[in-house]
Amino acid sequence: KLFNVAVVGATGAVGEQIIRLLNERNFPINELKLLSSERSAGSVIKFKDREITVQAAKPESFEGVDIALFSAGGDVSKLLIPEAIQRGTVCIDNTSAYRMDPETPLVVPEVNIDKINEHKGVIANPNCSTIQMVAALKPLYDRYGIKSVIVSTYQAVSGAGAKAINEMLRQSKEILAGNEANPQILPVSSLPVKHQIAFNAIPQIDKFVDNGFTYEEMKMINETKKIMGDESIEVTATCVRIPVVYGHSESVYVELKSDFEMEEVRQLIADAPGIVLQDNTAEQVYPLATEAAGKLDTFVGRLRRDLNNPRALNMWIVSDNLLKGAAWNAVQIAEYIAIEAN
Ligand code: 11C
Repeated sequence: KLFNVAVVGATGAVGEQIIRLLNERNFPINELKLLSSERSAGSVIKFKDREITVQAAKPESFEGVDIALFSAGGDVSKLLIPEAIQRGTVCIDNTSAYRMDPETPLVVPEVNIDKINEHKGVIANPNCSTIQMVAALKPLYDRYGIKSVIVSTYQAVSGAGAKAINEMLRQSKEILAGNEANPQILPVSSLPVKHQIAFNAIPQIDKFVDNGFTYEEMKMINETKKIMGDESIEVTATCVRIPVVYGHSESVYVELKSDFEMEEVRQLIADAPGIVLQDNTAEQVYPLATEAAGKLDTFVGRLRRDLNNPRALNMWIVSDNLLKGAAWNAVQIAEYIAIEAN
């Protein structure tokens, strides 16, 4: 069966990657609709031998659409996903709009693909920093159980969109030329205070919640429990923006529920789907954002038993935030839907 597919947010950083992956993976497409805001409509995007004009997304755009991939912001998802569902479209949503809705499965295929069939028209794609962490933790969870997770992130500017990439590059040039950074976008474009990102580390991603954590940190905490299907996992997170363009890195301390052998841990991670073990300190081999950029996998290394707690491990997890963290996870879900339907 061939599918009528829509990409909502087709001109954005994630939308662009979704279109590229649909093409490269030869997704079984009959018609591809590229949708965007009114502002970005009109541009023409090449897809295989077709030239597709981007149209402004409207409720009627979803007539006859089988699968729609949304990455145009939470407000667009909230407005248009109910319209699309009404028209029989299965929606895969990259925003946070539906993630914590109890009716909506939150899916990382390597972790909980079994939840996919429970959808009521929308399947949510988790936050990028959560996806790569749960993908790496899953084999450990299955074998030993997980008591707690302490994560600190080192997140790329592309997570905040194309404007944030430009901001980081512009500031770097300005500073090297002896000028002021003049920050305008980060940490949060809608907040009045801005900080320099070039040559810096900003411990704020998204706005603050009234408990002292940021929304990004709360996403890591809440989404991890939902995806793993285990509310008892204690998670705490500190999310930091660093001047890297593509690829989120994470330092993760995980306390397991039972004893483990390091050799077995290495083997479990090496054998896990979508995970590549890069762990050879003698040769200085460990995951690097520069090498993970452009790849679909999640890379894990710096594996070591904790010195104070013999049931705890320290590790370093890196993945391309626009690919496994967003576009690839969404296209993987679409591929599962297509396989089920065929
Ligand atoms: C960032 N993780 O790096 C964010 C971007 O909920 O999908 C993705 C936000 C989300 O800024």
